[in-house]
Amino acid sequence: MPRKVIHLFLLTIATVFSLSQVGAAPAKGKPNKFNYKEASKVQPLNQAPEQPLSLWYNQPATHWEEALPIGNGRLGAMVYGGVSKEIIQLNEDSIWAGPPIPEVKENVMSTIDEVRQLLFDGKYVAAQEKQQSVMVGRISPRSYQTMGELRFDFGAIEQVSDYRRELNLDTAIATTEYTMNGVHYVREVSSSPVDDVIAIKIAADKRGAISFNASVGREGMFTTKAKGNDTVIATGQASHGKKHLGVKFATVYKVVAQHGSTEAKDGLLTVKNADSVVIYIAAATDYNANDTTHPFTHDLAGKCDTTISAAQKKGYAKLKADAIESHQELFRRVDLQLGSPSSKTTLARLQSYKKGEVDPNFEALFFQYGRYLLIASSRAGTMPANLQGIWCKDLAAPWNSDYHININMQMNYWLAETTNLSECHLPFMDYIERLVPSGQKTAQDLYGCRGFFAAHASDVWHGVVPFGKAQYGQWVVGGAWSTQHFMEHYRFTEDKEFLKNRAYPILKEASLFFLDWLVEDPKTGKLVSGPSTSPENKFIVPGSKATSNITMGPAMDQQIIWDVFTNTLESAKILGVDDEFTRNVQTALNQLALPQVGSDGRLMEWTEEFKEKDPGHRHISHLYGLHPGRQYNIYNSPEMVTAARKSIDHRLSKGGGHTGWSRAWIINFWARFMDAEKAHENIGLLFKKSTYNNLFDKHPPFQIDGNFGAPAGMAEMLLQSHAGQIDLLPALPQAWADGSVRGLCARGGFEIDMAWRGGKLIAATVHSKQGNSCTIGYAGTTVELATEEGKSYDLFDLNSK
Ligand code: FUC
Repeated sequence: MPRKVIHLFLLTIATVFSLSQVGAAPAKGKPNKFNYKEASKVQPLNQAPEQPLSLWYNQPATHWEEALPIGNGRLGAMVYGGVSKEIIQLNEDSIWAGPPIPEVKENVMSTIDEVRQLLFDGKYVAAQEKQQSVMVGRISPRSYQTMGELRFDFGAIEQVSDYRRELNLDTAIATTEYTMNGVHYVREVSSSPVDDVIAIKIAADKRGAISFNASVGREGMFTTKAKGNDTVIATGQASHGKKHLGVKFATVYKVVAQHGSTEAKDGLLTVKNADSVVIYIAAATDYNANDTTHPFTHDLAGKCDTTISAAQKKGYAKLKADAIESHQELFRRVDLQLGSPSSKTTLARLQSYKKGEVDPNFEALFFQYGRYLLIASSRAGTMPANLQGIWCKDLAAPWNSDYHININMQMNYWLAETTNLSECHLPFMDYIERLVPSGQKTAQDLYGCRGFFAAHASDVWHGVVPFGKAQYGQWVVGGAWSTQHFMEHYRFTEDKEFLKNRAYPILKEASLFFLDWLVEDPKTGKLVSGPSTSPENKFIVPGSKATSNITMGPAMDQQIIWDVFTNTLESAKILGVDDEFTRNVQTALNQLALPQVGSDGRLMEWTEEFKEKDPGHRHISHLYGLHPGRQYNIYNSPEMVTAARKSIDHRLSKGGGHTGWSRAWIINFWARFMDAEKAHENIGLLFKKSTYNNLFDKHPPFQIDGNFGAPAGMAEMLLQSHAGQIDLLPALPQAWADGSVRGLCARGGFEIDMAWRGGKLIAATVHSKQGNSCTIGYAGTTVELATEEGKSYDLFDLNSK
């Protein structure tokens, strides 16, 4: 193997092993039931759908990562668009395998003191060994799971013509259509946020032309039974080989056929010679998010029946219209126009893009796909989007498809406020609040600290104990990082009630923890966090070949704590709180160690200039203060921004950005550096290296964070507001020379519309939602704008001011 290839190979191996991933590869020799081979000959329509915001294809999906996702926040499905057969893989957002939950080991605090001393003495290996000895094990698999599949068999079909499958992002409907023997068939699949069902409509333009068998299946603890001649009831419980008994669920599938006949038997629904068919799918579980130890006891199948009866009574046409209206209320808030629409299929566009074709319109489609996916996986009242949103075909998913809060889950929500989906942000914050009680208890039991904390990952059972390997597990700022979202939600909405009742209380809890957790570094007298890691990077211990992860005061911890303290003080000020607690926070903030710049000009990841074991590491944690934090920006700390830039140059020169989410983060960094071309180059690399055919983000395997992180970066390229002013088009690349955007949001309660030609702004309108004043910057000039609530301000002549 050439050296470069060997290096990449080793890097890949190292990545795979260091990630402690639980793979979900099918057993050897067993065909992968999520691959699909179309038996009929398919002649495509090869015509783009009318709605340019669509993903569309000339062939059915051949594997899961080509299927098309739909969802109402809670119920999701992946639609293959097969002809002779069809697979619709289904999810519900609370189906998780269950306890045990990692528990606290006793006497950890004395060990922590010992480990701190070892670290201050530079005995990194001994410190890591000691720390590892008090870590509890990772429980895996104990995964988020699929709800099952509905598999259609339409019989032997030799050939079809005019085939097309598409996902219309504007209506949230996946449609498959084709013509067979002169009959045109149209199949629509959608998930209604209004009626809480998945609806599958099959129509034909000739009477009596629809016949099929549809079977309901799933592995694991699962049974099906028929009810009447049109319904299958499936019940199950998430588990792993009958261990980790978790959430119980019921799914009801009801077929409603116009004319023809229906039959239900075991797990099979049969329809013969119908004119049209609708299948309603409802699901219920016993998961009780607010008290996970007391699952609901209601009749799950009965609940589904009630839901389906209501949906059926409403009728498909109205159900569809209501679902579209609800979706569009969110989706249509932002419009982004770049380049020109294409007549090519999504697959052909992706392939051409990979070969170097410039296609900004495709980038805009990807941006809107990110917004679509957030609406589909995270709506007010649902569970938050996990590592796969809600789309998961496995029983033992990669990383359990859990809630990783050492970047992934936060990244899922980076686009929520800026791209006008503030309501979709709420499930994340609801979830983080549900971690607080266990975070408080664990802080006391484990460390004798007040307040709340959470480590690098959790799940629906709300455990926060640091678990697994110290290299990723010994990290106590996951909850703290998440509190940033509360403050940002306030900054965008200016909702004072939210600030008072939700943001300030959780920031206070996070601050309390750090007031007790931080210790003085004997060398500097500054307050440092630790033992902790810089997720999930490793350094070479000075004077040896050994590696270690844990130190005192890694840059990311210190920057997150800076963020928590400053957010706490800012919100206290707005709320008029000035007490002993806020004074203590201010004192600790004054004494907090902050990251330094190393002798090579890079922003330091640790307090010493360690040599990195993996200099191209995917986490770029020490740049938190630049993004998603707001500690360093080009106006207030150009020297830190320069150092951060050197750090990222170094990372990239050593192979950085090799996972989808890492690349997505990099786009955001370049946007904050206001380096348009670099930001755009990394969008390109994301498409080239880390995007599946259905435009799902590729870690690999599929992980949804990049689908959200990259559009968030694109929004940052067009509009920024974290640095005390609103910057218009701060990082507009040449490829986006002409375009327009409507509805992006800025902190302070503003919505902005812009148009530009030849790289220059030609129109800008500011809609003021709260009547605040703001400073608007464009191309080196600024204007002050005093506004009135509800009024819009046209800034088209900004350039001349
Ligand atoms: C973080 C990352 C991994 C992966 C996992 C789910 O720990 O380091 O790459 O994304 O989360």
